[in-house]
Amino acid sequence: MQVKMSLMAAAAIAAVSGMAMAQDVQVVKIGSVAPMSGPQAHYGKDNENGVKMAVDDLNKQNIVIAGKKIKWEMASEDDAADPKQGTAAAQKLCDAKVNGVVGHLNSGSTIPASKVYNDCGIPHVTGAATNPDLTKPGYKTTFRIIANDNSLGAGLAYYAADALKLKKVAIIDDRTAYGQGVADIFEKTAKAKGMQVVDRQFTTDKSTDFMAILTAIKAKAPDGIFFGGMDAQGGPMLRQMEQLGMSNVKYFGGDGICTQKLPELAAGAKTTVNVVCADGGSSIQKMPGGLEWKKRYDATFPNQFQLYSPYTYDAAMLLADAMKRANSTDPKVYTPKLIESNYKGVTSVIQFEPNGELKNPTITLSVYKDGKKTPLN
Ligand code: ABU
Repeated sequence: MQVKMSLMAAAAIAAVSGMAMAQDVQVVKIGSVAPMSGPQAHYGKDNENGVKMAVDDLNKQNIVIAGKKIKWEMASEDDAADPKQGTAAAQKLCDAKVNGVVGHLNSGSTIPASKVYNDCGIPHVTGAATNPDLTKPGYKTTFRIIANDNSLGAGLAYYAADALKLKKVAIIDDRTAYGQGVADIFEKTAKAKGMQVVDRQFTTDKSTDFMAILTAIKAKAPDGIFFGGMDAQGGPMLRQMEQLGMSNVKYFGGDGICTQKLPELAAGAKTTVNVVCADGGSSIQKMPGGLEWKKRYDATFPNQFQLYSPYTYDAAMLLADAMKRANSTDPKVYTPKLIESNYKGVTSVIQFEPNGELKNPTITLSVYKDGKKTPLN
């Protein structure tokens, strides 16, 4: 009888301690939104890899928040670089009650999604969307950890005018929030610097044939072309410039074309040597801990590095840092801590302006040498 009672007591203790152990672990979900399908899927995969690497690193740290061991998980959504799919993805993450979101990648998707996150009270940190309009509504849930298009578009126009002494430029954009926006800033700055804008043409982020607009531009004999858009268009455009004999025309673009994949998409076109592109941060060589981080990334995700993964890694880490400082994973409690961040990330020491823009943003200009992206500064 006594033995039977002891067994029952032991079973009860085991059940209670089992419950306690189960309660002591809390799952925290970090959303990731980027184009995982379509012509921009290589950027999206790189973005997602950055978040995945952060989640894996966080799980190795055995982080305890409010007495609970945190199990970090990623919830990845594909917006296909489309604004409507972007808001649908944001709503899905709100409904799933994720704790924070890294994204989105495209400005055209991120800007409308920012309202969805604001309405449901979940913070999102983008490491890729660069249109300045993103932070204009002043949502307390929107953060950007990369320089915006004011820096990218203007920086390239200054370089074209001051360093290269170009006199005549033409402009093409893909009519997206990013492409058109960065092209507008380049145009305004180019004119202010005394350059003549001899033509402005547009295309789409799905197009691959640029012969007609390039032929029209060639007739105006510019020294350089600025393209506001992504590498899926920039690559074929460079190839078609070669076919049209535009081999002495400089080719400028923002971070959207500044990828490892651009030379491959240009199918080896010699015009790739004319490219000058701008990233909204330091080169990986100059990022604090950049090279060591990249080595780990390449070992985990061979041949997948493009551009934004160090930023999406930092964005996920930044969300975790704010949760730790707030001692809460509840977005309503920890979101106000994000604006006070002073986080030493892979990309930079991240602090914010009151509107959620990165403090002290920097840009890096790059060219392509022997098919490899090579920073100028
Ligand atoms: N920053 C260039 C690509 C992403 C975007 O802003 O649309």
